[in-house]
Amino acid sequence: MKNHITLGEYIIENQKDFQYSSGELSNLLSSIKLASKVVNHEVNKAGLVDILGDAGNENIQGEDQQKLDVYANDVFMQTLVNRQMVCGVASEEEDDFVIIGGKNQTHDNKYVVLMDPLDGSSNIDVNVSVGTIFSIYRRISPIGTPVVKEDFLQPGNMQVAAGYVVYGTSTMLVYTTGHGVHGFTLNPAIGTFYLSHPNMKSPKDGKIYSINEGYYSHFPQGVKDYLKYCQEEEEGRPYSARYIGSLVSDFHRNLIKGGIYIYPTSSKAPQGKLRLLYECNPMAFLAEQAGGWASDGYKRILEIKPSELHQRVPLFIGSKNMVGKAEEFMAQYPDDAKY
Ligand code: AHM
Ligand code: MG
Repeated sequence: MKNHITLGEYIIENQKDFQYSSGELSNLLSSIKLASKVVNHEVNKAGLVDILGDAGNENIQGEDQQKLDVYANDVFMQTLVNRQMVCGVASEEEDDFVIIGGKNQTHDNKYVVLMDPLDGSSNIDVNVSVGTIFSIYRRISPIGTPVVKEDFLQPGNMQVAAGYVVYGTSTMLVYTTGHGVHGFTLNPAIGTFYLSHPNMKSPKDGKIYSINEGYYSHFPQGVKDYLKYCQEEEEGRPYSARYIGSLVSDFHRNLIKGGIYIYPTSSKAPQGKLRLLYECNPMAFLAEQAGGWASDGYKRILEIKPSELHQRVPLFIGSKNMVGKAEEFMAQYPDDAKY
């Protein structure tokens, strides 16, 4: 019988690959695994909210059904805080970073986590895939002191691990610790993630482009020119347009099939929409580890020095040659590199 490797086993087995291995990162990844199962359970019954809500009316406390993105944030926060896995967390759902001190305020943990607990949450109501994105750094402030903003404002090339969970037709957890990208699929019957996609590789070329083309008239000229290129009848083009409106799901599909995802600047969103620290950087780390590429149209995402926790940047990510081609078009308009 084939030997199925679980995520838990995989994390432990590969702990030795990690330079500063003390088990702390493994425990942290296990906590993320646990929280993602809890969120998965809730996301899967999102369609039942009205039905369960009716039953909930009998609750004399009259508690409102929590929005799922707030719920996901609470689950990840509580899991990380209660298990005392990290010294700090930043989240799309929190205005500022959260300092975690442990019971006796020792601040002894080494890692900070940045996350988007439920990305693409506008898709929830219509039964379309959403995801969780996470990014992990070693703190740069001294162990034993409270974390500071600089621990979170590190460039993406300092990440020690990153990943996402896609709550899709199957639920998958995909992560990297800088040794390739590995995907695990949840068997919902027993609540266990199994290694299903070892060493995922981004095809160098692809035939899919993913962008919200509804904003076409607001896009910079380089993006407009590239889109026209995608649509030309030449050399394997036109490409197919696929846009779910959920970064995790669009990225995941393009990672497997080959493609490019773009969220550019626009006259409506002068810095783009996506957040550098907990959307673009973790995806960029994964993309590069899979042999793909991620840029803001001009420069490598992972080398951007962050200035703000919730900073936005434009994102061009996916198959290496496709992102390279898009960058060629952008290079024609160097002024748009400033945003
Ligand atoms: P969110 O973090 O508020 O969910 O926003 C991020 C999402 C991405 O998942 C998705 O790709 C993008 O926003 C869609 O934005 P738009 O509706 O402007 O195309
Ligand atoms: Mg998001």
